Amino acid sequence: MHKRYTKIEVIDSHTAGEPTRLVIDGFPDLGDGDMASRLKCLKNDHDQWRTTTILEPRGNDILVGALLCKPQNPQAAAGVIFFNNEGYLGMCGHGTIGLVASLSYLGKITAGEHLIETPVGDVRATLHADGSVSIQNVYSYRYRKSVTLNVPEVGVVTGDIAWGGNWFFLVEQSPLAIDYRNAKALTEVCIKIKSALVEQGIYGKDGQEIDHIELFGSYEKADSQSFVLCPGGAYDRSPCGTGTSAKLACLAADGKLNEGALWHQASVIGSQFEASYLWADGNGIIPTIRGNAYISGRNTLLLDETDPFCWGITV
Ligand code: PYC
Repeated sequence: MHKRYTKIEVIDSHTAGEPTRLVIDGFPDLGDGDMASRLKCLKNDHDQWRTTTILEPRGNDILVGALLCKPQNPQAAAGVIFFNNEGYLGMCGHGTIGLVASLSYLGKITAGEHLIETPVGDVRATLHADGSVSIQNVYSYRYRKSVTLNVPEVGVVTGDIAWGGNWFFLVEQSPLAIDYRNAKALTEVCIKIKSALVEQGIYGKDGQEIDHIELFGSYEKADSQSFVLCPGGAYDRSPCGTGTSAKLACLAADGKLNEGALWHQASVIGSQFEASYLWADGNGIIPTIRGNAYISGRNTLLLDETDPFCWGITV
């Protein structure tokens, strides 16, 4: 029998170990509004395109999706909408580095600075001659300092709440050593912290859910090592671009890192981002995050309407 397949074209990459699946063709038309309105359209009217791309059997919980969009601004290199196994992300640092590496692989951009439109604002990305990518992220700031939280089965945990393009709860003293071998236990601690935040009515600005939890520890090969839990329950293999931005906002607010000074943030697997910031106003900063992404595949996803899991395993 000759089957007809719907096709989605993707470029797979990883940034410091964290994968990004860039959709370059096959998704429905989302109109020509800004990225925030196109995200709404994808979420409300076409969410099954996210689930088929990201969920098993074609994807997995770790994967972050990025939909390549025609930008509104003719000066911009691309627009992008990020998504994962649970839903949508405002911004994604490792994903933007992966996007730029993928655009370079496709021959769509060369070394230099490029404007990227995201649902939470424009970011500037630089593709360097050595292939590394730096992104000047969105305005980042600390919202609340030293918030004390009673976490069942963990104890009292103190952390800052900061925005780096997503909302983070940043715990300077991790209750558990930041070690790859502890990944399962660290994940469980973060899930408990996340639930406690909701139960104790602690949110980001305007009542937004704090959906990323970041635990820190010391590390001899960098300024700090982190474990970052993403909204869908998977941990970030990279140091997390938006999480590193939130970290810089806290360091800046505490006077612990000067404007322009370099900060090396290691992930739980030891991969690193190099980061620095500029003051934006008396309160917030514009962070720059530099890292490397590598192309790992160029694939055509095939969707067979007779496949019971054509749109992903959603049970
Ligand atoms: O790098 O910003 C990031 C990120 C967010 C979720 C996973 N990675």
